Amino acid sequence: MINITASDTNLDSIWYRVGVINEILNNSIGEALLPAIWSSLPEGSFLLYIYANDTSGNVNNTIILTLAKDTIAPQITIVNPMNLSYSNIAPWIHLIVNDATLDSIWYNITGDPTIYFLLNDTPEQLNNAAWNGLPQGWFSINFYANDSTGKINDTFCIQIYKDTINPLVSVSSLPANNSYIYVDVAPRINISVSDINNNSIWYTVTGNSTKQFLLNNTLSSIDQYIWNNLGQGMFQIFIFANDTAGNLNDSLVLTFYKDTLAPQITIISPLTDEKFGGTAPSFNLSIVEVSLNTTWYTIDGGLNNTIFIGLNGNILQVLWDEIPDLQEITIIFYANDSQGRIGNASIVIQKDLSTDGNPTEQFDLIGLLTSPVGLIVIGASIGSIIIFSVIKIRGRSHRGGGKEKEKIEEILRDTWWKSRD
Ligand SMILES: [Ca+2]
Ligand SMILES: [Ca+2]
Ligand SMILES: [Ca+2]
Repeated sequence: MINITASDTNLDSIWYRVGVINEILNNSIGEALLPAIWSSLPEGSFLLYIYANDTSGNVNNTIILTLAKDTIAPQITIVNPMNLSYSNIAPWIHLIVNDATLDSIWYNITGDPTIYFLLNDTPEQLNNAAWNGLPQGWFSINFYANDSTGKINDTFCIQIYKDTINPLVSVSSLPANNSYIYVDVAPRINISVSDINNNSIWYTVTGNSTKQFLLNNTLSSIDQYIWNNLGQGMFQIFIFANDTAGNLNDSLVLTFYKDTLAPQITIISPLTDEKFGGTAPSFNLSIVEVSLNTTWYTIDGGLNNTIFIGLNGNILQVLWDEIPDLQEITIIFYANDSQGRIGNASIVIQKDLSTDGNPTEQFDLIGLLTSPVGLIVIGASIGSIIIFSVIKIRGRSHRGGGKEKEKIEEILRDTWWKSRD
């Protein structure tokens, strides 16, 4: 409706123009915008030019009105959230609303009269108090937008599932958690997951982050490739279960010990063909074994087996002493595990007393001389030397009688026999 009042003593005409169309008006009498103009206008603003002139040709063109054609309710585009989606947090809401005379945008939750206003094209999370008040399960958000002409769009309603509860996970495995696996077969696990929106179940294994998916409540073997590549010893299986709302349960970790091999022994010392003198050699080993039981060695092909503890030690001196000089010796180290599997490693060394560089040690002369037998022999030897010297001196200085010679020979005999006793 257009109603223009113009005052002039010589008023001629009043008219308006939209685009290129001009329309004459009667002074102070309302008139609807020409239907031809109205229908040709797009939604949105347009300019209405007002004119009035007088008979002298003076034109007043100072009034220009900015008006808007608005025949439809606001158009709503929901960027977020997705209809029929699952959420474990207050969902983000993002609306884009188009309207020539947009007024307000708001939403509410079905069953709750509280309304929450939104800014156009500006994401924000669902009102936190509203979210917290919702039970688990489906709920509906109603979106609204109105314009300044009073038209309202109330046609959008989306449904979202609130799920803030982690999947429940339980396990049965073969063998039992924390046990040793002695047989070279990948262990089997059975994971049961309980969640109203259960999505996926998977596991990873120590040293391999590849996700391995599992069927719910189904006995499954650990991936054979992963199993084959696991070293001896402890490994862990990390269980994961999520739901469609994004809740993740990663609390379950299984621990096993792979023990499928005999002990693996590496001899660090002695070295191959290393020479040793009178002192028995020491040794240093590394042993890879999950369930080490006993360790022992032999240097005589198994006649004597000597148990040792730890990775270092000395060959028993008494055994070493029995080895002749310049002899090649094979030391064989053994280890067994709790399953009775025996591993061994051997090394050839040589006994060579000349490597000692100290002859007294070679023959242990001092030891011999200080032994009881040695002392008697020495005593007898010294006695003989003294007696023979006396005989020699006496015999030379004066020709002794036969009695004296007999006496000396008697002493000498006694000493000899004593030394043999
Ligand atoms: Ca509108
Ligand atoms: Ca859940
Ligand atoms: Ca083993």
